[in-house]
Amino acid sequence: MARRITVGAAQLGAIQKADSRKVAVDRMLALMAEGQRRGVELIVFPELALTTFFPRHYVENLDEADHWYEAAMPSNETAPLFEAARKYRMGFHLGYAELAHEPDETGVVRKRRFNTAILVNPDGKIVLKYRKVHLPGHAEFDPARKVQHLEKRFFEVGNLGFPVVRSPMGRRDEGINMGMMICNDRRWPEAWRVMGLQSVELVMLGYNTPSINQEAKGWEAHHLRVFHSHLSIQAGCYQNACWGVGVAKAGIEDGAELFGHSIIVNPQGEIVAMADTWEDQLVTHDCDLDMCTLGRTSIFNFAAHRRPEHYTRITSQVGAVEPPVV
Ligand code: ING
Repeated sequence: MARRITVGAAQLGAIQKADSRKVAVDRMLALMAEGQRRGVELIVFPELALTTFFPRHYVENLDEADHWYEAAMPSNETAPLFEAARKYRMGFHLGYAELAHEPDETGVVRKRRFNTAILVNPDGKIVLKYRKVHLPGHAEFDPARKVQHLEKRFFEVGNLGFPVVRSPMGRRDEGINMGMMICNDRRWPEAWRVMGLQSVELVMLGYNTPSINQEAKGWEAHHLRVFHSHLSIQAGCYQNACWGVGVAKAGIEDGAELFGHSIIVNPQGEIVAMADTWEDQLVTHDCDLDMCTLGRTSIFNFAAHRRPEHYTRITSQVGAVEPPVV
């Protein structure tokens, strides 16, 4: 009997700077209700799904930006999502900006800000949390940019690694091996492989990705933005024999355009479902988790084929070095 689960990629259209949390939560509740009608057992929402992509808006004093973050999860505004999970027996992934008061690496308890994702089970319990590791963009205002991308200002590097857990979901009482990453993480094969080495079967990721290159470092054909996003997720799934669900927040937010084209990808790297709008849209697929077995026991049988003794540069080196001239 195939181990199947029906997954929903719940793409969101634009959330404007002036929109309240309630606007976003109500739209997500509508997608959960649609998911219920279509047999969805696990629904995946985008990165920073509760607010506009606020790292495009520079602030001098970060304390002035606290209103963009969630100091509690669930909060009054987000509690309806957890109630809907219990009502529909539907797990959900949610990306949001997290405000935490916890010790840093020196042991000092302080206010900390992360670009965070959680996985909530059908009982409304948070079973996994992830904090974005690969923060793109910059920390200071960049006058050369058409649009700022200040993730290095608004967030700390995530400190939870890339955890994978096995947890019951939908019809899968025996559990599914699930992991998460966020947006830019998808471009880094290391993130995928760390979860592949934990036997991940389903990777969930949300993204808020500008549809045009904002760095004044050279021209990039616009169609390549979607191509690179799909390529990264397809490669990650194929090379780690897992399912991937990449979900956009899309549309034009206060004049800044983000692309949609959310996808569900199988362990062969094939796109099996794709959004065809840049608005709120639910795409679903009945995922056969046993599709992970072929890759995992043959071409990507890590125990049989990997040679970590030759990979030391990957963890010992940060930037590239110049090769010897011969
Ligand atoms: N956004 C973009 C992403 O990685 C980006 C930033 C776009 C980096 C295109 C490089 C190229 O999809 C976020 N939020 O990470």
